[in-house]
Amino acid sequence: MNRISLTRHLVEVHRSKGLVPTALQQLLETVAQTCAQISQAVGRGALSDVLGEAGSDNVQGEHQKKLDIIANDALLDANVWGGSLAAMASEEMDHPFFIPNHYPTGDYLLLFDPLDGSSNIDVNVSIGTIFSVLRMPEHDQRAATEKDFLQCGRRQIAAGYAVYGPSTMLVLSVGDGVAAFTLERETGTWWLTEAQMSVPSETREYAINASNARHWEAPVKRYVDELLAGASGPRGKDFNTRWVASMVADVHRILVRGGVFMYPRDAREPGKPGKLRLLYEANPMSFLIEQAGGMATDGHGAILDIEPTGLHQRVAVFLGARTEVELVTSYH
Ligand code: AHM
Ligand code: MG
Repeated sequence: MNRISLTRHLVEVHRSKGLVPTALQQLLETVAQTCAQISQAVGRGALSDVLGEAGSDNVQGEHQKKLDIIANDALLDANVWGGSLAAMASEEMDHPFFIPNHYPTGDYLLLFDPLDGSSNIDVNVSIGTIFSVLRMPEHDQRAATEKDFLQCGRRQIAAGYAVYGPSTMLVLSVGDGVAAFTLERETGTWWLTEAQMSVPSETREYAINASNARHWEAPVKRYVDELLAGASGPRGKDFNTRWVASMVADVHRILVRGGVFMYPRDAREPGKPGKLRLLYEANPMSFLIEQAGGMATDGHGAILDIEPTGLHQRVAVFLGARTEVELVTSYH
């Protein structure tokens, strides 16, 4: 079989669309390579010392797992020297990491959630890495600041995730649709296995953590009640639920067979508009979903149009099948 590697895919997309200049290609390949390494650590599980708590908290007060830190450090180490980046920001670091003076800098900013689905690490359920690439605003790369990261998601140059499941996959968009690659573990090669993922506009499957139902706002309650009413309710059909509690796995399922994913804001912590982070989770996933023909909103407008005000800002997320996201958004 004449397989297409990630490298060949990026080269060919650049040749036909001009979307992947060499510096971006190098950056994306380095991220992919690091994800292959993280996948190996994840796969060894208890055979290596990678499971369990790290004994520290991140900036959002969440307990860090060993793998959160291992994955974060692996991404920093791999991307610091290449010369494509001015800085990196991560869900696990209070402040951005600026490229030190002894390495060259470049035009791009890399953002990541190094290990998404942390609660699933120790129970051997799919987890992943989410990443987003922005262009540095036009000023001295050596003078990069936290503010440079506060760009709306529409301006992402590329976004993607790796999902560490029964197989390891990389799902990537450089603004020309969404392609999926499967890792050949023996050789460390990413092979293109789906050239164009797309989200069907209709679905019978939804994902939400229903244990929070009593805290939801009225529009979300109304929407989910109508789904639960099934064939005899206003929707006139039965719906099925899936909730992995790893956003990567839930979004991957939607990109493969459709569905709608929701993590609404709720009354548990009134100061926080949702659980998921705009820059590390919502923006890259919304970019992929829109590129695959789906829709992503915070209940009011497109997530990709939100002008960020803080690096670790949170946001409500409704994404996936267009018909469903339009409906739940209209209820707001
Ligand atoms: P994490 O980045 O700390 O792992 O948190 C994000 C995760 C998402 O992957 C997932 O959708 C959500 O948190 C699950 O939350 P809950 O435990 O409330 O179901
Ligand atoms: Mg996460």
